[in-house]
Parts: sequence; structure tokens; C-alpha cells
Amino acid sequence: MSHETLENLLNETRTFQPSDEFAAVANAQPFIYAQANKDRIAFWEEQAALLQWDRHWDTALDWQPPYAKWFVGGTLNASVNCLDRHVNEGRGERIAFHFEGEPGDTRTITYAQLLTDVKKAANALTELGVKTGDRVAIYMPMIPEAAIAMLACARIGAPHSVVFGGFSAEALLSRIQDADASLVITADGGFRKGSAFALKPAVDEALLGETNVKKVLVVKRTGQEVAWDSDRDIWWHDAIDRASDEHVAASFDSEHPLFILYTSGTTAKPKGIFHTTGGYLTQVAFTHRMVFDLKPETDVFWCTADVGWITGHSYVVYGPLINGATQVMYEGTPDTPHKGRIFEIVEKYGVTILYTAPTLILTWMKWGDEFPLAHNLSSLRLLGSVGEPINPEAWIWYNLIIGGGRCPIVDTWWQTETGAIMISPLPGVTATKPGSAMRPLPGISAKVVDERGNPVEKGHGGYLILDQPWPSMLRGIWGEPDRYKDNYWSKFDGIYFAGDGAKLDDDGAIWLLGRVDDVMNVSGHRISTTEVESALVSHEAVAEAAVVGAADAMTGQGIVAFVILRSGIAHAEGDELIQQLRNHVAKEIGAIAKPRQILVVAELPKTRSGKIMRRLLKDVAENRAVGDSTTLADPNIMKLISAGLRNSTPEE
Ligand code: 6R9
Repeated sequence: MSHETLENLLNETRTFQPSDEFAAVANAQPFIYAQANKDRIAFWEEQAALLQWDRHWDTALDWQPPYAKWFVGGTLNASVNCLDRHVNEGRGERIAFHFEGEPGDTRTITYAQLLTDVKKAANALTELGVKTGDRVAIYMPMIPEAAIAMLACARIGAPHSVVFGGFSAEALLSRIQDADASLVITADGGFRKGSAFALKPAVDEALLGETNVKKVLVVKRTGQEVAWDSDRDIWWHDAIDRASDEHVAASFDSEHPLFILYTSGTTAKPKGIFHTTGGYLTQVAFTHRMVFDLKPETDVFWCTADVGWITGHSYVVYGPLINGATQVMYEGTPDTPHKGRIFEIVEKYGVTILYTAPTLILTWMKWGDEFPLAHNLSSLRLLGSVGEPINPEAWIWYNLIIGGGRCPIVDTWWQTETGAIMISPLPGVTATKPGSAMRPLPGISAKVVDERGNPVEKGHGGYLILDQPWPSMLRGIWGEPDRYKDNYWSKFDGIYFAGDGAKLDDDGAIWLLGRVDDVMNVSGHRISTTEVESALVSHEAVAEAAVVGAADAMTGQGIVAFVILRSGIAHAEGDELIQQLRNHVAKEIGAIAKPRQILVVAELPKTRSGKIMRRLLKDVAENRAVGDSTTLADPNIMKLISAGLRNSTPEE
């Protein structure tokens, strides 16, 4: 059976031109592509020069594949670039964060205030024995202290390892052990879905394991009862209150480790992706300014990601703060106390730039248009998407219902490993196509290649690779150099393989097709789960879809689809609906992509960062016991789905 390359089946022809008004004042101008092409390294040096360096670098790039060093010999301090610089240059009174707690409590934090808090926290960490190079684990709800803790670590050169607050004690322990952290910063708990959840007990449980943790700093957020080890535990407010607000930051090498972040770990042992300072800060600041067209004096930027993910590191903490942005930070869930909460916050703070994930956009579509339509969203001027391919229908909905048809959408492709956005339209420059991340940013070389590593022709699909080093690239997997080489650099020699499939359309625009492990093989045709999902979502009855390939005696793999229906839309029921959906996919893509089985479900299994865990759906579709689901946001979902599938009859 011949294995064709990923087929270009789904055809999307709509394009959206930038408006003249937007283009006239956009930060990005068309010439920067040519400028970067002419001399990529010089282009990045120009971007790096916008940071505040204490010592200028000697060499821009030292590239010994697969190891890169950027701005070698330069020294700087990340927190100085995020904070002191703004205060010193007279921007101290600018608001850094409008914080909104889930219960409705609010805090307004200026750059000057944030700097004072970070200086005190840095002094407190030093007093607790944390030294340059020591690792600090941060396990927090989405509150300002999470950012303050990260910046205080950066200020004293102690790499932070943020562990998402939704992870278990076990997951926390393995990450503390792997990074060999000596201090944990946490909170008593946080607010989520209308009540207080606890964090401190998970830290207590994790620290029953073998670690070198000496102290635990605890932020009081909820006021709930906590167990206390008086030799080890210290209240954050006690430590901060007694700390001095004077702190002169040391300058660190450009390649000094800034943080470790463990990837969500849907399989095997999580990988500790580590990033360093100068190159990372250069690229997050550049991309934040250009891709989001940030105008720091007037914009209100809101990235809805938690600091536990890379998106929260790069586009809540480092990128926006370096650029002096005013941001919204929200602690809770989007449907507490009602399904319009996000839109209410957009209206309240006059958010101008909203950056979120397809999972939330699809959820909003499922809930119905009445929630966004009940709020004045006219302050919005730009929308972003990250985390998964966005279906064309979701893109159109985002554009019309949230963006009022006037906001450019930037679909940004990148990874924990890449550190910053790599493929995205530039607003005001790029004519966008719904569902495509379009093209590599200036200074980035990304290609779609075949099995042998040769670039595919337009109209064809293959593997997404990065064949030139970039400033914010990962510098390795913490403590596992061989795994770093095997995982990312072995499929094609000296070339970074991202693990994603992609296709180039006839204009050369890039369409992400999901992880290559998710590509299905039906009768020798390689069909991407993303394309079938997009076809299903383009049916008016469907809010969200997840598709997997299940072993099939006749065809190699059969397509099994799980769909969530939209509320408030009239549609056929039962077998008639299923038949309609199958025919719809056949019409959109071709008969080859007709799902063998379609199951209507209430929820899909997702990680806490909103990525669908297709591996688990595949287990169900192939009648296997469901594998490790510890990273699932709601573990009960799999039981419901398994029961549903047993009661449904396959077609044919
Ligand atoms: C930033 C982030 C990385 C993986 C990546 C890809 C998927 C992210 C995407 C996208 C299509 C986009 N992904 N952005 N797929 N279009 N705009 O999400 O990092 O959690 O490490 O995930 O997410 O599969 O390889 P991370």
C-alpha cells in the first residue's frame, strides 16, 4: 500500500485583507520580511538591541547543532527589562495588571508597585537561602503573586519551574525532583468554578517524597485552613513585609537559564524544556510587539493563558512586561458565575487585544451567541489564537461574533520548545485565510518537508520543520541531553522536527494539521484529524469535534468522530443527524474521509491547557482499556464516552 503524503483535501478559499486604516499605523510593515531575509542574524541583533543590556554581546550566534547560544558574552537582567526600565524612564504609574479574582475582587497594579513587590520578593528569596542557579518551583493560582514570584526568581538568577496549579501532588513531586528545586512558592489555594480549591495540601503531600526542598513560601489567597510545618513553611506576606524594597539587580549572562517548564506530558515522563535569557527575551518581546501590534500607551492586552503554560510565560509575563503593556489577569473559569464572564471583563476594562485558545472559542460557540452579544465588545481591535489548529468555522465565528468583523485574527503557531511565536500572520500586512497560520515570521525559517527531508511542492503536505536556529529556542531537556537529540533532531539530521504535520496551499500558506501521530491512514490515504474535524465543525449543528483513526480490518484505519452539538440550533436527530454529518464530510473533503462512526458526546477529553487527548479516544474506539488519564481536566469524561460508544452501532 503506497503511503501518500498528507493530502490537501479540505479547500478553504476565503481571504481577509487587512484594512487600510489598520495597515497605515501597524507596527509591522511589509519590508521587514525582506530585511530579515537579507541577513537573519543582523535582523535578530536589531531586535536584541531593543532590550537593555549591561554588557553588549561579542557574537550574535554560536551554532553547534543542535546547540545554539545567542548574543554570546552579553549580560542583562530579565526583571530589569520588565520593570526597572519602565520606572526609570518615567512609566512607573502605568498600570501593569488589572487583576480580577473569580469572586469579583480586583487589584490595580502599576509598574512601580510591581517593581517594589518584586524587589521585596527577591530580597526574601535571598534571605531564605536561594542563590543564583538554584531552582525554585512555583505552584500557584492565577494571581499577581505568580508573576511576582517568577520575576523575583529571574531577578536573582534562580531559574523557575512553574507547575500548573491543576496538577496533582504526584506530578508536582516528579517535577520538583527532576529540577532538584530547593524552594517551593505556593498559595493556600485559589478560586475556581465558584469555590476555593486548595493547593497547600498537595505541596505537603508532594514533600513527603524525597526532595531537597528546604522552605515553602505560602501566599494567603483564600484564607482556608492549612496544615503548617513551622520549620519549613513561611507566609509570603510575613517574608515580604519584613524585606527591604531596595534591591540592585545583578547582571547575568545571556545564556543564563531563565526557566524550566515541563511539557504537559500526555505521554511518558514529562520533558523539562529549558530556556535561557537574552535570546528568549529578544524573541518574546519582538513577537509580542509585532504579532499583537501592541501600542503600549493605549492598548489593554489580555492573554487568557495560565502562567503554568508557556503561553503564560511568554505572553503574560515576559513579552508584555518588556513592552510596557497594560494587561488583564483573571483568576477563574469562563463560566463563573455566568457564561458571559469573559465578555463582561472585556467590556469592563476595555480590552483591545484578546489572545485565547480554540478550545475556549469552540466552547463559546457551543454556549450560544447570546452571551457575547449581551456585552459591548467594541474596544477589541485584534484577536489571537494559540494551542491547536483553529477550524475555519470557529475562525469565522471568532471574527464575526467576538471581533464584530473588524478585528484581524492572528493564528499563532509555536510550542513550549520554540519559546515564542514562530508562524503567524502579521496584522496589517498579511491577508489571512481562516484556519491557516499563514507563514513564518521574519527571522524564522520553517518548512514543510517530505519523508526524506525535501521541501514539498505547493498544494502538498508533510512534516513541519525548523531548519535555522532561532533566539528563543529551547536549549535542551533539563538533565537529558540524549533525549533532546533523539526527540527533536534525529528525524532529519541537524534539523528541528516539531512533531506537527502541515500542508502548503497553492499560495504557499501553511496549514497546521495536528501532531503527526494523529494522522490517520485510511486505505493508504493519509488524512489529518484536523481536516475532518474542520469539516464536521463547518456543519451548523456541530460546535466541536474530535476525530481519531481506529484499527480497521478492511481499511487499515477507520475514522471515528466524537462531536459536541451547538445549543439553540435546530437540527435532525439520531441516525438522521449522523447520516447528514457523514454526508457533509464527504461533500467537504471526499468520500474517503467519511467517518465510520460518529458519536454525539457532551464533553471531550482535554488536558488542562485545552488540548484534546486523542490517544484516550483512540483507546475507546479500539475497545481498549483507557490509558493514563492523569493529565485530564475532568477524569469522569472518559467513562461517559466509553459507555456511549458501546451503545452506538458503527455504520456499514
Ligand atoms: C504554545 C503552545 C505545542 C503544540 C504544537 C501544535 C499545537 C500550538 C497552534 C498549534 C495549530 C496553532 N499548536 N499552536 N497547532 N495551530 N496556532 O501551545 O505550546 O503547549 O507546547 O503545544 O500545540 O501541535 O506542536 P505547547
